[in-house]
Amino acid sequence: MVRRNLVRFIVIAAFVGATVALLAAMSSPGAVKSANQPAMHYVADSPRIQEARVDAATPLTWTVVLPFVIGSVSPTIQCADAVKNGNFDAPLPGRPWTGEANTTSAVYQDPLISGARAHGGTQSGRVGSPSLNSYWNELLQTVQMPAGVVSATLSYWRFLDTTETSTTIIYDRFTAGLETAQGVEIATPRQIDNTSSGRGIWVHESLDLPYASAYSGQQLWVSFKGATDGTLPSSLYVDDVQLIVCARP
Ligand SMILES: [Ca+2]
Ligand SMILES: [Ca+2]
Repeated sequence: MVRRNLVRFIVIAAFVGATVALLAAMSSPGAVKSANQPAMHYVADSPRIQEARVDAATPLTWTVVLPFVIGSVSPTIQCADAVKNGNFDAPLPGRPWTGEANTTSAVYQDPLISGARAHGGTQSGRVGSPSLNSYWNELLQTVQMPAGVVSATLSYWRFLDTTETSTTIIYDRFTAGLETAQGVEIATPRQIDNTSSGRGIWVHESLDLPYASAYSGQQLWVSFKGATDGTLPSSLYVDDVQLIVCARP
């Protein structure tokens, strides 16, 4: 019985010793070495124990080889809508949308928000005019791009309302685009005119910003423009405007 207990004690002691050695190796990265202790190394491999003796005069050494996973955790990309009041349904004045037109020298706040049509809610934005000819106007909003931008996509619903009858000759035209705070176009604008398909219905469109990362931390303009000729006015209503910006925090 005493002999059996002694053997059991030796086995348990050996197991505990090996466990302590493994935990010590895992808690201190790199090699652990002393004159009388085995050298331990982390390598990308399965765990195993190697024994090495160069010659009879060299003390027996042990190398405990542990698995080591090399990698990094990428920050999660987060996406958010940078446009405020994109549904135009906030009570007037419809800030932060602003407008410009060739009928006034002032930048004004809400004349381009209309209750005549809506994709959702009760209001939408409107460029062009249901009554004015030789008219130019622009509906725009300044948006702040976050740091670490990965992509940016402008999306919106538009409703083309034109009294022009030609479907082959362009008389009244509209654009949806993205510009710098200095008014420089940074994406090829989506163009809509009196010849476009989808008259009198809500149509969803989108526009990707090329080289979006270059605009990290900058202010941009979301812009809708309208220009009509001398007769037969046209309007473009826009609603549910979003600029979905994805960025690494
Ligand atoms: Ca709306
Ligand atoms: Ca016209």
